[in-house]
Amino acid sequence: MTTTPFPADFLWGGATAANQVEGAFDQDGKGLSVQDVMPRGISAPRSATPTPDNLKLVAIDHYNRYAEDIALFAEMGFGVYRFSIAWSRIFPKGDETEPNEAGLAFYDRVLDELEKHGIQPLVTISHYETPLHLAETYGGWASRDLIGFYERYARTLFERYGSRVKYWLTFNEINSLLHAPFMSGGIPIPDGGSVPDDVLYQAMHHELVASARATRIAREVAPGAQVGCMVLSMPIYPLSPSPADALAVLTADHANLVYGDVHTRGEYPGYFLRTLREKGIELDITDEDRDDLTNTVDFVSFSYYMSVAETADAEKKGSGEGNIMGGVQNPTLEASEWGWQIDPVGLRLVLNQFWDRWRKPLFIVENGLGARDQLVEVDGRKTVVDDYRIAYLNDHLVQVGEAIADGVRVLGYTSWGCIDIVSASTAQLSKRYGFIYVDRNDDGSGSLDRYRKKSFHWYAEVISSNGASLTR
Ligand code: BGP
Repeated sequence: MTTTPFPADFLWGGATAANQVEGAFDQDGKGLSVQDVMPRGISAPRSATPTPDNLKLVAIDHYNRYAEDIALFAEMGFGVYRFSIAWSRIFPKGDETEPNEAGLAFYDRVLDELEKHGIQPLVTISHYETPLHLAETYGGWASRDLIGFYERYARTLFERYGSRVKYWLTFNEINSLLHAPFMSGGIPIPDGGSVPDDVLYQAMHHELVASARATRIAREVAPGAQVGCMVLSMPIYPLSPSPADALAVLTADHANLVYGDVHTRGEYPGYFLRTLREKGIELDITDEDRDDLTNTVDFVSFSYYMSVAETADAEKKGSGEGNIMGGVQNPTLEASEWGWQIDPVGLRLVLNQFWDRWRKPLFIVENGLGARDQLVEVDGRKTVVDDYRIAYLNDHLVQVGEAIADGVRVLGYTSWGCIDIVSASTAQLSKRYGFIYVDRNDDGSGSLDRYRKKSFHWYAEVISSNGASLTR
């Protein structure tokens, strides 16, 4: 008999975000979000208004095709589907007092469809989609006012959907705020300059308070809800065995782990207070904020794509930076075409690290390989022979199994971009993650038709066998 380390109630599924799939950027009263003016992704300058070259305006038209897409997820056997609610569909500008009913009704329909197929929703409240008006009028999360706007938005969601949604995530990759202030926090970046540290850290504090308040509100209005934080995880290895490099790793780790520490312990850790002191930053933290922060999360969720190395050597630091989160390339690992270093064992390491550190159930809510796919015909059907994606996912899932065998409590796994979507960092469609190919190209051409890739059938088998079909 084939055995599997995955528990019987393990939740298998996939994940997307509204701005990367829905399109319909101005349909049914939706307001603009920061993504509607980011035609080239994170690092390129924003546009003044939405421009036709912004693929997210149409994305994969999931807003109008959600039923077909969810039926395909059901065909793979999904037990859970992670999606985000577009804040600007519910509160088009962000600072209104009454929500947009047409926006709320859309997610009712999505939930109806999921229920029909027996798929559990996992909802991200804010996934890089701050309403543009809040960015332009208030300076995004740099303003304390956003706590109140987010609170109203979160309360609206818990009241409307609380009886139908068990798992909630407050902010997608909350630890990316300091690295991608506009996308992650709606904080305008001055032309040719950067946002000062004191502004960034204050914004981080506002998000942490908002996240904790949402957790408190969920407990009041939606008993049974489980609220989690969501962080970008990235194991960091010392480039050499020198103590100086090990210390550089500790410092880099702290900069990432502080978010999970606050969400699980309810207060700022000493190493973070030290960072603030050394930077000469005094945060505006009220007694009410401190009290709010004690509303700790039920579980911790995270994305995992890659690991990086770190060094204290300034000269080596300069060459071949890993990604927006910092770090240097690890000479022992291969990378994807976009330079993300592939490291399945790293996933086992972070699962163990997070479990040992936080003792909260973990949910892997993003993992996958961005790759260029080629649509071909096999036995008269259009498909993609994506053995590279199958290998990536297989090897990572084997490591999830290892971590479970280590004793780590893992609630589930939602692979990223379970259907092809627009990339967050580069705004491309050619960086594909899906089990389902969507016929749309970087120049906006394409029929938007959906095709099952080889990995579609592979994942269906993994799910139906509860991981027993993985190749070890
Ligand atoms: C995470 C984001 C996602 C997603 C993913 C893959 O950082 O939470 O929104 O897109 O990374 O990144 P990309 O789309 O840039 O390949």
